[in-house]
Amino acid sequence: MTFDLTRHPHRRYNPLLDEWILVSPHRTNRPWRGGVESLPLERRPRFDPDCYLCPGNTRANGERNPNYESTFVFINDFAAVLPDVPMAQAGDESLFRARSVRGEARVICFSPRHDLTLAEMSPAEIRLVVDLWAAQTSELGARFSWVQIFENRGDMMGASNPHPHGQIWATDRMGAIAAREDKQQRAYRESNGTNLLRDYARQEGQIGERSVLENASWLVVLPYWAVWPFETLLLPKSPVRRLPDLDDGQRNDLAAILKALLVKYDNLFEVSFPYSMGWHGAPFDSGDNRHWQLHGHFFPPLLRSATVKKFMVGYEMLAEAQRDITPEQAAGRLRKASEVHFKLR
Ligand code: H2U
Ligand code: ZN
Repeated sequence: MTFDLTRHPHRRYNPLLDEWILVSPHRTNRPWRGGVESLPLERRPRFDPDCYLCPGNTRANGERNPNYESTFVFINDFAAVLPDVPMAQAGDESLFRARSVRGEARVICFSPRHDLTLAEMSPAEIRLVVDLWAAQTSELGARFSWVQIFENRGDMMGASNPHPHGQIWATDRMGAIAAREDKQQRAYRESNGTNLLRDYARQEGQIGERSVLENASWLVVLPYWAVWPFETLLLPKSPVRRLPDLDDGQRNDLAAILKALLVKYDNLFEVSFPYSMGWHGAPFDSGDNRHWQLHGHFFPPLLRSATVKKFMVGYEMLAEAQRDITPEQAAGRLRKASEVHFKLR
């Protein structure tokens, strides 16, 4: 019997996180009698008087949002991290270690329109979000070493409000996942003399079977080691350390490829596709960051329909992450999905 990645259970290595995942391609057709998530309500007004993110409305802390016309940023009224925390650490040699964290949490509104999502915004409007992500990264990077931009989209991902928005948490230390990516990219550069994600993008571009979209500056792939069924990685084609380093052309190309990817996602199950996404770029420390390459991660939970998601449970919690549909099959489905939004058809 010859080993076949499309039929036989196997493990794949994630070089960014130094971990393995289990792939069970033979299991895709098992019957489903489990939970069905309810479909999110799709009809929303352009302006919701009860939305704390809509222009002119009052937020929980009593502040009133301006009548913004494109994007809007404010400090999270229920911030998970705070700037004024005494510097301290305790129990360094023990089983009970703790250390203080300083940071700042912001909320960013992508549009004044309550009824839109990034997928339904124009590339020109998405470009303004790219510029905002870049400007916020520079501003917060001057004060904090790690700037984490992210978006939780949809009820399924715990978003508290459908108004198009994301968050930024900047901290004086890298999060554990970011730190692992830093370590792995550094080790790869030390042993190969080249950049891990640039080498990966070049090879995926040549192989093609996991590529989803490509333009002059960007490549979107479904990573070889993807855990979530339709997870994707956005990779610049030239060396870029951080979002603010993107030039005008790269920003326009990013807006265009984000639009195309998000429309494909929505078209997959004809639903406003839930996901968590975020950016990873070089930390703002004084070290040599040549091992870093900017990249975006999309982690969508849906597996087989608009209502059936992948659960990260038993084996995943106790041994390692597992997937059924192969990354190559999932990439093929995303490639085939239309770039015209289903709501416009
Ligand atoms: P999520 O939908 O991803 O949870 O983001 C919304 C954020 O908005 C959330 O972190 C904040 C919450 O703390 N928020 C405010 O800052 N002000 C408000 O009036 C309500 C919610
Ligand atoms: Zn709103």
